[in-house]
Amino acid sequence: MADGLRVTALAGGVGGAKLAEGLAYLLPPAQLRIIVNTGDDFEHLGLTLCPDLDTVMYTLAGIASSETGWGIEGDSFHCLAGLERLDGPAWFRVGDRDLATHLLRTEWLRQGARLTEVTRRLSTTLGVSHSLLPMSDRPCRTIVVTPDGELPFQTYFVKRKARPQLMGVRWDATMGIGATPEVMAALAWADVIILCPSNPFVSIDPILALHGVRDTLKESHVIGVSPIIGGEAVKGPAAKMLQELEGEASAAAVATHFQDVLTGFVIDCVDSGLAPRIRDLGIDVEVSETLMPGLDERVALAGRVLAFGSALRG
Ligand code: FO1
Repeated sequence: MADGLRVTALAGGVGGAKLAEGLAYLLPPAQLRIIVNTGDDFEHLGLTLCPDLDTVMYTLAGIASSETGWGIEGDSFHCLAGLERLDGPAWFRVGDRDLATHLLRTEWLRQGARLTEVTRRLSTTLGVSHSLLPMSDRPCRTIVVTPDGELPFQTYFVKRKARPQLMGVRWDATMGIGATPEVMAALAWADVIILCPSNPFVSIDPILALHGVRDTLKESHVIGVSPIIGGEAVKGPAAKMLQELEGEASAAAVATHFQDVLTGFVIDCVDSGLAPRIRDLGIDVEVSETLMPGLDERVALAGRVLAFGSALRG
């Protein structure tokens, strides 16, 4: 498929996972690497949770919840009910089978394994044959700046339902923290790098903020897919965040946000009127259906993105 094109995708949560599934359907493991945001990882009840990694892993394994996009389809919540009964922190809804992932990951990390290795073991066991790469092996947590002060990402996103005004985002890590060697190798290896339709500020930016990543992308063919359709996010608060930080919630605002790295940008048919504005930024534009409720749409969009990437690579 795609003439041996080597593709590395950068993905965050549910939207990114959907396109990653379409790419994984079309490309064999030898042609695809998926780098996943770990800025939304956090410690919860003594466990290390990696929500975006798990969302992408469960989606590729075919076991993600069809209702939420995160967590496991048909999971039970007995542990959560027990926590509620004990007045424990039940605001983050961890299912019983999902809990097994967090228990094993935490145990393997405690034994000294790298998150990259832990992810490889978990995803392989779940039947995922494509390479899922956490952006970093070291914590690099997203912190959200609000009028109420700085909030850890999941406190802002889930506990506070992304209601506080977003004033900025930063990463709680030692200055100059790097991506893993596997991530840097996947970026250097790729003919085309794809920014999946994930939240620009809290899913893609954490990856770009890692030392060396943005500079590598500037030298590569990078195709973005808009997470905004007709001024609205398909899921989550990306439109509200764009409005608060950039003053405009649109596909053009996303393209502007990433203009220093983008070669091409895929926007939805309803946004075709924005194409000239994005081309004026020096970015090629492809107009396509971009909603991905099911596998057919995910594969169709992945095919369009790969064809666009092949053409831009020349
Ligand atoms: N998102 C929610 O809005 N509420 C939850 O209770 C919740 C639980 C949860 C458990 C496991 C998991 O892997 C993801 C979960 N998410 C939940 C999604 C997650 O917080 C965010 O969507 C991502 O971190 C942002 O991409």
